[in-house]
Amino acid sequence: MHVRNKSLTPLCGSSRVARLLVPSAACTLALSLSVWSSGAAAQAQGPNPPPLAMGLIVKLKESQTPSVVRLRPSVRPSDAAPSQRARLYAAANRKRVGFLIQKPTAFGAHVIHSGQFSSVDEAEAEAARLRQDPDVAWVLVNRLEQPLAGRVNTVAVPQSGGVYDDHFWLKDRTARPGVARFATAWGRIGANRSVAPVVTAVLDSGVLPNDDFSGRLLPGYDFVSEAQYARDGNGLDSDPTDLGDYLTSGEKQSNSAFSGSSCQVGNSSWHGTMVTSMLAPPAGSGFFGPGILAPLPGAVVLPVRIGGVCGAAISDVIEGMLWAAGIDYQGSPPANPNPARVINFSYGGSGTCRTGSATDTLYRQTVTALESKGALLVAAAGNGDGSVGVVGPIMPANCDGVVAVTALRKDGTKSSYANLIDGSLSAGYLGIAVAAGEFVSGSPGVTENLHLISDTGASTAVARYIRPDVDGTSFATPQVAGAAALALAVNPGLTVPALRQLLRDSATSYTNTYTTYAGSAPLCSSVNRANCRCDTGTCGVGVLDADKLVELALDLATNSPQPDFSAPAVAATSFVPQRGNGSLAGGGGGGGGGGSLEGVSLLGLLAALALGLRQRFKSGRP
Ligand SMILES: [Ca+2]
Ligand SMILES: [Ca+2]
Repeated sequence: MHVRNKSLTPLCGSSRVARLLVPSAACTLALSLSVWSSGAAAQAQGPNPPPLAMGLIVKLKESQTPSVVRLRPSVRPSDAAPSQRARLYAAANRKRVGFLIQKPTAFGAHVIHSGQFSSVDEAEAEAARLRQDPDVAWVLVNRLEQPLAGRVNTVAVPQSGGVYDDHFWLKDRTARPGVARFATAWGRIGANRSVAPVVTAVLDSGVLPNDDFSGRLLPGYDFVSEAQYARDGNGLDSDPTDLGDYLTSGEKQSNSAFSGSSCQVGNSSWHGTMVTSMLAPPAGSGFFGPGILAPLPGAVVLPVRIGGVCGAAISDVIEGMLWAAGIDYQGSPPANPNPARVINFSYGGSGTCRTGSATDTLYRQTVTALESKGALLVAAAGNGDGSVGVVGPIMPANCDGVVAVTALRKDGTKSSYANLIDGSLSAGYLGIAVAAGEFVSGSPGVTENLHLISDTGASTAVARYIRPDVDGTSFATPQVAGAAALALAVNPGLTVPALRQLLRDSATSYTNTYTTYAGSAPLCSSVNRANCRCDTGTCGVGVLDADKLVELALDLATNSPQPDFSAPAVAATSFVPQRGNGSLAGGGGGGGGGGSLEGVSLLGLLAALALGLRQRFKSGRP
């Protein structure tokens, strides 16, 4: 089975299998296909393969002092592309860093690589040399981190079967204190006027066509930048269809991009399709039943493909996030006409946002950029060390401004595989939890797991819809993203800070949850990390309550008009990068490629100032 390393891998799994199988690639539908097809026993654990990298992300120092007029949201470097290339080659030559491919990326930086995966250690050695060059501002390794796949137990059902009755996670809390009360929230929305269109982006392995997604997907994009791991024969393109993230043993031996790497052989995960199936299906969906966003009419999910064979490179992830929110950047494809207000990211990697490294600064700046557009990033807390959850969450879920989501059993105790959310993180940090499956010993998948849409194809899709039993923080995450989208639908003016506060205020405290059942599990701690009882020190602020969230959002809409983030002219020009005071300056200056008129930059600056004033007014800050 498989496992590949990727930089950011889908967090669909649960613990045990996770490590073993998953490092990378996707999660494990594959697994299920071959291993679990008849409810077989869990896989044994194995060591994690070393993480992979696809080159470096390099930012050169600014060669000119950018003028106010030149400031642009896309954060292009202050000198022209040919000059940037020449400087990059010179610096790399001075520091003996070879590369074959160079492309501009967000924040005025460049991706350089040889076209082959390397170990992170090898890439770090090159990065260390390049950082010593006087013309280099910062360098980070373009990782494909280990995946945290979960278990999948494939159960094929006919398309006419209908599985809504299985969707305990959409229903009320009777005997299920870990669920989010989506059906109740739908009733509340139905009784309250119109809803605004809200776009939720799913950054994932892509999506497969499906009857249950008909009319519900917006035109997305494919950010998997290199053909050797994209499966569609090219780099960026406008078709986010999932072509599979499988890797055969023959390919691994014969293809120099994979041979010698720790990328694991395995089947396609169809991870993005599973995540999408939790959100997109409309109320009248015959096969699957309604998804979380069922009360919202029209197209609601923006598929953004960032993960291919071996995972998702950080550079592709950052670009996909910015594009999803409607933010232009150096080298960006045509602007996304349907900016997302919520971004679901059920992938994750190793590392922390709290080390001051270039990598975490890049994520933090991305989160800041998203917030300036009113876009909330929701990310999976991770699936542990291969047996049980670890004290987490992992990056980017551990970055300030991101909502980290961990997984519960439906009885409200923590799922064994799910990472803890460290209560000692900064005061403003927000984690939350919700039921997302657990393979209970002796009855795998029967009552505890989620049943989602996938495909039986081990490599390419064969369009046979199946209903695998799955678990993983990958599937807790879209519940929080979907709930946030419902809140925005009834109150589209909510800023990201306001939305985060509502998530915090509406969450059900663990104390209240546990009055409903006589749990014998120990309290979660750094020692008790498997199935345990949560508190705010270990699993975030509480259990997601979608109905309470919508109620509070409606109250706020009634009581205080909010700024309107939907105005694209303002939002599209509102991001001016912060100039970091450390190794990772935001880039800054405008000019550069793209042929934009500088006059537009001034308008953008004015718009940004106006937006900032409005946001400050709204939040009550001076
Ligand atoms: Ca492509
Ligand atoms: Ca494509």
